[in-house]
Amino acid sequence: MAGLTRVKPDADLEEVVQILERDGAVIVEEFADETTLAGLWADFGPALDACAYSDSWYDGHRTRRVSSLFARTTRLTPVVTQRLYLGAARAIMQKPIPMWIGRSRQEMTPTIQISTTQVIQIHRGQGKQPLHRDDALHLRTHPGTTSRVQLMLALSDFTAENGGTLVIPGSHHWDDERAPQSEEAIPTVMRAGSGLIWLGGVYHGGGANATDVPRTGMTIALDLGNLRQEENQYLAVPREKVLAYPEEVRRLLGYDRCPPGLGWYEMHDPYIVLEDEETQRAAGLGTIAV
Ligand SMILES: O=C(O)CCC(=O)C(=O)O
Ligand SMILES: [Fe+2]
Repeated sequence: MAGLTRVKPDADLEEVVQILERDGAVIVEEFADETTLAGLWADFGPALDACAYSDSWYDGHRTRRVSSLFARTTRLTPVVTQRLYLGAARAIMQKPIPMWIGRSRQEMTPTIQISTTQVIQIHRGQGKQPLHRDDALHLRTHPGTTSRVQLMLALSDFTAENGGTLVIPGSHHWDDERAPQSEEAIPTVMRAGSGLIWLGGVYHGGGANATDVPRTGMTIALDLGNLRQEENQYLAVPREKVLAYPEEVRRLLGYDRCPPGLGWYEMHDPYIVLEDEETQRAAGLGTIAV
């Protein structure tokens, strides 16, 4: 394969879903506009500069990682709700599951949720990260239902020389016996503002940076709502920061109930904790002394 398939933001969603199902990855050019990009640099730049290199071989001794992104910026709505990213994640993961409840045949459609957020800055001298599947976190077998659809938004240009994410197209179709070989991986080459979308079952990893300019990307993963979040968003994002986002994003942050009934609080949709006091009282909350 010469390179990953590239589309523009006005691409047909159905077509993007087909590319993802076939290759496991796609590049969306001009994913984020310049204002969003500049805003994200303003909000994450100081934290990146103050951040030490990671101290694990896997995360990279010449790599800086900043997390808790929804607590650090209020500018992620157009990124996480981008039509092709959120649309593909919903189309691929929110498939109805049939079940019997007594004599009633029902279908339950899972929610999806933000599972991890990180800015990843790869500096000169960083070698290749081991190729891996991020859905390995879900302790699952392959191939199978997609449990993660991930985004890497380029905050700086990604090249083959500066650590552009290495991807093995089609590897989400493999079983758990086949090992990834580095010759099979191709680098993600894209301009700042473009986004790589890939499925959790695809082998990938950060590339090596042999240049003097750091490679900076921001990743967000959307996972099935019946799984545990990789990064604990309830701890990472204080309530007032959650409230800075619109309802759709708040629900994606985990304030949602996954059918048939995961995640309830006081027998309510957990979104209730974000409502005003009067609404909470009317729903019978506020009776536990804290
Ligand atoms: O930085 C990258 O390009 C990918 C990083 C990655 O895959 C990871 O840390 O899980
Ligand atoms: Fe990864």
